[in-house]
Amino acid sequence: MTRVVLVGPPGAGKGTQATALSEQLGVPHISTGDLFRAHIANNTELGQDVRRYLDSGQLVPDEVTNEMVRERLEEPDARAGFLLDGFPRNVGQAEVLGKILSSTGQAIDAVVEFKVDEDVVVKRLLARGRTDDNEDVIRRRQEIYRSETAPLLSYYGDSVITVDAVGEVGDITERVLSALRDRT
Ligand code: B4P
Repeated sequence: MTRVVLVGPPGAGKGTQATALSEQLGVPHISTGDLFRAHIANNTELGQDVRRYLDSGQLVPDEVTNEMVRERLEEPDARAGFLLDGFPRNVGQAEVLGKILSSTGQAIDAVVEFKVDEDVVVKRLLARGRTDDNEDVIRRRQEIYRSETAPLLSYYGDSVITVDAVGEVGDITERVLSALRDRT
């Protein structure tokens, strides 16, 4: 199981888990949020373009995001597998991902859903304090998760594995690895 998508509300710990899972599974961690933040930090044209979306908690337009992911998936280290963290975030992006993969005979092996209450994630994010971690922006990100991202769970249907994302970081990693093992 090496082509895996991580889905969960903002602050569910997708990035945290992806770092550990990437080491355990030996595949790259591809985070659209991290890619955007790197562009912003390097002040690239794309970074200047997307900063306002991140700061306000809106999704970056699909055409920008999809192209960035397409280029990243074409890099050699992603050929044998990957962990996608934060992409796709809506059904349109999922359809594009399906086409990118099928053009080279690949497909998603599993979608891991991180299940966590909204109150818990608000506390985590306020404690983290990134520039987009203030209460208004967090609330907007949660609304967008419910309306745009959660429908992915029906879209991916039987491929979805739901994991309880509350608890110690290491315990959650073990839950994901064991759920992926059970699927193979
Ligand atoms: P992301 O970077 O994807 O951020 P996120 O959903 O807020 O965080 P994540 O779930 O990864 O939580 P993390 O591990 O960091 O997105 C940011 C923005 O980028 C979006 O709002 C959007 O503008 C843009 N974007 C990204 N992808 C896009 C796409 N596909 N299309 C369009 N726009 C896109 O954990 C959060 C905190 O919790 C950390 O402080 C961590 O230490 C803590 N934590 C983690 N696990 C814990 C645990 N078990 N217990 C206690 N604390 C824990």
